[in-house]
Amino acid sequence: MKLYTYWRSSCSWRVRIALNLKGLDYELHPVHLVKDGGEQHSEWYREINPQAQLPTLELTHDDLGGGTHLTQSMAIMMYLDRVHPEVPLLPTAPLLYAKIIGLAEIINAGIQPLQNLSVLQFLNTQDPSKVLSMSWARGAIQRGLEDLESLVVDSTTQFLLTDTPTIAECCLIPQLYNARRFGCDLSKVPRLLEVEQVCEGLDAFQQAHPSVQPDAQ
Ligand SMILES: N[C@@H](CCC(=O)N[C@@H](CS)C(=O)NCC(=O)O)C(=O)O
Repeated sequence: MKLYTYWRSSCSWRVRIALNLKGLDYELHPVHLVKDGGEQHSEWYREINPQAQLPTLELTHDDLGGGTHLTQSMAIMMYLDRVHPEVPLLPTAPLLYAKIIGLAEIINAGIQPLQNLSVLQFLNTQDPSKVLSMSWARGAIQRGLEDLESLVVDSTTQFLLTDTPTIAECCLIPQLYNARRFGCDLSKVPRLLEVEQVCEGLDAFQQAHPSVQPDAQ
């Protein structure tokens, strides 16, 4: 498998964690999101991902899909969970399954799209000082993380709602990194920080961190 990725792309980072947790071999193909206007907009990349976003997972002939390109980090993680179920990233109990997807979607649908690079680049055309884009992103992340905290604050499990990591933690850890980049007040989300500490102790999370990626700057 080949993962088109950028060291600091939170959605690529989610998939790196999922691949590592499952112990799967993959090759990284870095795509620079910023240099020369962004390599994601190049013709060759749009051919494999018309949305011009990361990540894309290329399935080689060793995998069930053979030569297919998968996009959307949630879809990729759910695909991996179906074809490599030995280390599950989603619970089987229907209620818990829905709750975990709900947590992940708070980040995937409710936070990340509001602070994505293209949104911030647009805001920077309106206010080149970047004050507007920074406060917009900070507000969106802060609100979303506090909503997430309220759903797990009473949970006593090791991870958000489970005792093994799920796609919710795959989404959470990169989003907390972005929260710090944008200056959010994380004292309001102590339960999320507790779970982050547990994740940080795991090799799968450490190996997925932006700072150890080959294209890290
Ligand atoms: N829902 C998509 C979002 C993908 C996305 O927004 N990726 C960002 C990086 S985390 C990106 O490629 N941004 C490039 C841009 O905005 O030009 C997913 O989860 O894969």
